[in-house]
Order: sequence, then C-alpha cells, then structure tokens
Amino acid sequence: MNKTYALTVGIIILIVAGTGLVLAKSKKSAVPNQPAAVSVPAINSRPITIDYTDKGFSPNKLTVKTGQKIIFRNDSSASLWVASGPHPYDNAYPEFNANRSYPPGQDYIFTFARTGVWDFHNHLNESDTGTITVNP
Ligand SMILES: [Cu+2]
Repeated sequence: MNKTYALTVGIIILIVAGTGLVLAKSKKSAVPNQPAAVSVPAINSRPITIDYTDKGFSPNKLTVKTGQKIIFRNDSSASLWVASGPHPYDNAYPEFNANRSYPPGQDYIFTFARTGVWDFHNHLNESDTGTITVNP
C-alpha cells in the first residue's frame, strides 16, 4: 500500500464520517423542543359517581387508580354518612370518612390518594357497604 492510496482512503473515510455526523445533527434538529419522557402519577380527570339509593351503593365494587375523584351521590330517601371500614371504628382510611351526614340530594366527594382495598359503608345504615380498590 503506497502513501497516496492510504491518504485517499483516509480522506474518503473522513468525508463519509463527516456526512454521517451532519445527517445525524440535522435529524435531531428536525424534532425541536421534544420534551424528555417524564413519568407522572396516574390522574383520572373524570370523576366517577357512586349512586346511593334505598337499595344501597351502585356500583358497590370499583377498581381505580390513585388520584381518582369519586362522587358519592345521595339519591336515597335518607341521610348518607360515608365511612371507611370497619364499622363502628371507621378507622381503615380516616381521611376518607365524610365525618358528617349528607341529606338526600347532596354529594360527598373524595379523591383517593392511598393505594389499597378500602371497604366503606353508610355509617347510619352499616348494612349498605362497598369496596374500592385503589391501584398505583
Ligand atoms: Cu361506621
């Protein structure tokens, strides 16, 4: 291999590599301001309604993700006092407890921040129960 041949091969390699770099750069600039992937907690912006009637809660079993807002709508003829289990202690998820009764026509709204399997009931009629499973 003579000197000129080696020099020519070297120059060709440099040109090819340089073109590759330029192409790679222009590809990057073709998608400007592309945000980096960021993981955010799952938030369901649409509230889910649990209807409370004289027959009980409907649905009475529900699986959601953390951050889910749930509306407990009192469509019954009596007052509703939403509480976490177990009655009468209601201490499984104290923040979830409504801490007062809601008359017919009123809503109790709660956003579930804690993962777990949460039993709940109407504290004024503890045979009406339900379960909300909150996944991450
Ligand atoms: Cu109770």
